[in-house]
Amino acid sequence: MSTSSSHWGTFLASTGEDGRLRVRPHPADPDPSPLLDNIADAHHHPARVGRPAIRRGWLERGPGPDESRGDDSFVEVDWDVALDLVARELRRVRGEAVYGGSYGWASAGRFHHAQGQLHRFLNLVGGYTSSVNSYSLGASLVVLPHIFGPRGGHAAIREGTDWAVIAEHTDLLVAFGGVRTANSWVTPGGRTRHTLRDRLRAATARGMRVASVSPLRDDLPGELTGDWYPLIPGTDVPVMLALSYVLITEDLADKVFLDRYTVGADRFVDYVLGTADGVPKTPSWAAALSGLAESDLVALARRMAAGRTMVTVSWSLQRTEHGEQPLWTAVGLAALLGQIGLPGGGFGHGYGSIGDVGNGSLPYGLPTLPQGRNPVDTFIPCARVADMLLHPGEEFDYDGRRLTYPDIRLVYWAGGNPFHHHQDLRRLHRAFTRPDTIVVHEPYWTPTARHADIVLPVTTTLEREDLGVGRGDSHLVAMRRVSAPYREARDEYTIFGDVAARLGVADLFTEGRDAAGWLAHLYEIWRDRSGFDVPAFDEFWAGPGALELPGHQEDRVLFDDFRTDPERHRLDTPSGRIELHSATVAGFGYPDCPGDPRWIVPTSWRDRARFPLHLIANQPATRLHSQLDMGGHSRGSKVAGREPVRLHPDDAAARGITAGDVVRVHNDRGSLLAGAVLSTDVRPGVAQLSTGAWFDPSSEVASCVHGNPNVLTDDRGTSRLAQGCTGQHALVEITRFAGDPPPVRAFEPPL
Ligand SMILES: Nc1nc2c(c(=O)[nH]1)N[C@H]1C(S)=C(S)[C@@H](COP(=O)(O)OP(=O)(O)OC[C@H]3O[C@@H](n4cnc5c(=O)[nH]c(N)nc54)[C@H](O)[C@@H]3O)O[C@H]1N2
Ligand SMILES: Nc1nc2c(c(=O)[nH]1)N[C@H]1C(S)=C(S)[C@@H](COP(=O)(O)OP(=O)(O)OC[C@H]3O[C@@H](n4cnc5c(=O)[nH]c(N)nc54)[C@H](O)[C@@H]3O)O[C@H]1N2
Ligand SMILES: [Mo]
Repeated sequence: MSTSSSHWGTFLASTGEDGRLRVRPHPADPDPSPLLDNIADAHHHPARVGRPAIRRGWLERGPGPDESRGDDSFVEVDWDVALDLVARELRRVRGEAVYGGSYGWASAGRFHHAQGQLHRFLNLVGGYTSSVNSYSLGASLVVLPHIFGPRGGHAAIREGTDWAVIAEHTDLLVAFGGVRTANSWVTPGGRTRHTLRDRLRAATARGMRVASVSPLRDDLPGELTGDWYPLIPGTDVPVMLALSYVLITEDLADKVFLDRYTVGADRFVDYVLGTADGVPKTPSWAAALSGLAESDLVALARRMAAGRTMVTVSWSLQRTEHGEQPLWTAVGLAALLGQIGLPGGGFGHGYGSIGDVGNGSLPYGLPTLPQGRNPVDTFIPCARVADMLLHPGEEFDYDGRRLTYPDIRLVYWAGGNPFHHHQDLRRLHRAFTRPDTIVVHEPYWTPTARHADIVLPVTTTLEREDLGVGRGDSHLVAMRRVSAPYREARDEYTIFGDVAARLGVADLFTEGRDAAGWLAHLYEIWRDRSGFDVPAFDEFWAGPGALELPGHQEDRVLFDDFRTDPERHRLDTPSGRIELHSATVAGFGYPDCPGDPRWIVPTSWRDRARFPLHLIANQPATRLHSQLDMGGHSRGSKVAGREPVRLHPDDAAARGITAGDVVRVHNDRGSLLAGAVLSTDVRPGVAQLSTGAWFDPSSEVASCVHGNPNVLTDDRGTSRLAQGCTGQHALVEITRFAGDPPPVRAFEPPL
């Protein structure tokens, strides 16, 4: 068995004599992820791309906008033919007209990371229009630096108080969005030890209680004890304001903290009391909006003031329209409690959203492939990709700047699946008709590969060697090659090296090293900088496969230094304090993101009469995004061969739906087929359908017959401030699907 690594954990793998891949968890992992069960089936699945392929219409008619992208057949060609075409296109189209944002998770591995390779390569051949921020944290990455300063904002996202500290000190965890343990299986870059559930058990045993404010009951996992506050999705801001109202009016707010550590608290208090707008944000006002009981809100606020309380907001809350506001309001609420900077108290972000939040840190960086410099400074916030392709030359707002969409002629994607991740996929399909040329590197025939003109088959991590480690990880993994490349698949490094040779920059790209040489090089640089006594590369590589990393810490308390000495450890905001009012943001003049926390009714609510069910499109518990959707663990969750949609039995009964039915989920943007699951874990009026089912369009039956929720979501930014992804929510109606549902063909390669 050889060690390898994935974003969902370290594992051991081997190929048996029957040629079948066997995978088992790494023995150092006390709580391995069930997502590992997807790997074996996907390894040589027929959906793998076996040879370079060119879209027939592009081959026959040449580069140019084309309506047939996504429906066309492909012609397999030799590598040399494909690489010559890529090089020809990159000679023809250069610089800003190349979109290389290439958002996506790709695979674990510090060297062969697809985006890292792509960006390093494009930087050498004229640069590219890039993308900033992420679908994960589109609003957070922009608004938190205004609230806590750039460094403080980064700390709030990446250096939150550790779970070990929470387990020891927190009395009450008020978790907006719950604590979804299935999400913590995943850490970007991987993780060898999953310890979260142990920490949760320890916290519960010591007496910590949780208030899980979420539309789903099971966002409060079995390891925790507490109460479920089943709010209407998107109404967290009213709930937080009402909790603040109780703290203020019952004299439970910490005025000393507000004076010493914040600016704008007076304005926040005025807004909560309604002095400014005539609307006091009372518990009864919030109860009407959120569906929670007024008395529960009052009681919860009093409990919050009675002990050590952490207010945490999951990442999902900001992946919605006006997603900046729940963050800002939660900071206001936590500031009223006055516990920011105390062990186990204050504000948190992303507990349960992902494996590396609160699960320890390392005092040094990770091995990193140098990217060079992009000579082009044009960029978009990543979730504005369809706007960019559809509206070249148009202006848009972003964080106080007025930017212009470039005219993209060539799109280069490696390591992402926009036909999984982007909103309003029918609109994205139109956007993808516009460029001259689309190049996609993929191990699999994803819907994005089908929308490309040139598809290059790449290896998976099992077919190459790499260094595996995630943020705050406990081990560095020697990722070994477990099997030969699938058919003609090649590493990204080899592909870009060969194109670089055609463009005359091979030496700059490779620096004279082969892939093995790079691993040793990156490792040795990292080892030098680590400041610890770690073995030399050869010893590491010859060793057992997972090196325990020295210096791992789990005692971090967010903003403790600022609390101890707010002058010496000023935040890097304009005021040096927490900005409950930001004059900077106010100065931008955005009605959809003013300079203070605000409740702003979502635009989509105007359709509530026609589309009465609130769809939660959250992360899938059975896979990472769309990756390995054909794997056993993911397939095991499907209902009638489609992605499951959970709804409350009362909502199902009112629509004549029974468990296991194929249902049609629809709104004005599109429709999909899914398999019905009935559960009282879902708040009435809410439906839950996770992302990641491979997009399978059918012109007759539905925009997607497999259940990808992004045919229903709106392609709208969070606000003019952050322009983040808002894919978490959509309003829909659900009906029973009468008739013969068409087969799911998402995993059949194109002709
Ligand atoms: N409605 C809705 N939509 C959402 C979200 C939501 O909450 N709701 N969440 C959003 C979030 S937070 C995110 S992060 C995105 C995720 O969106 P993505 O990151 O795009 O999703 P993945 O399925 O991980 O896509 C990664 C792709 O890379 C490919 N790949 C793997 N290894 C390699 C490699 O070595 N080389 C190459 N070239 N390719 C490789 C995989 O086969 C896969 O197709 O989705 C977003 N979309
Ligand atoms: N297994 C698995 N884990 C993953 C991923 C994956 O694909 N699979 N993806 C990873 C990535 S890239 C990211 S960015 C993170 C994302 O982390 P999150 O964004 O936190 O994850 P989600 O699962 O989208 O949402 C978490 C919960 O928020 C709740 N929620 C939704 N809307 C609201 C609301 O309006 N109010 C309240 N109070 N609660 C709401 C939902 O019930 C949902 O279960 O997950 C990571 N972890
Ligand atoms: Mo994400």
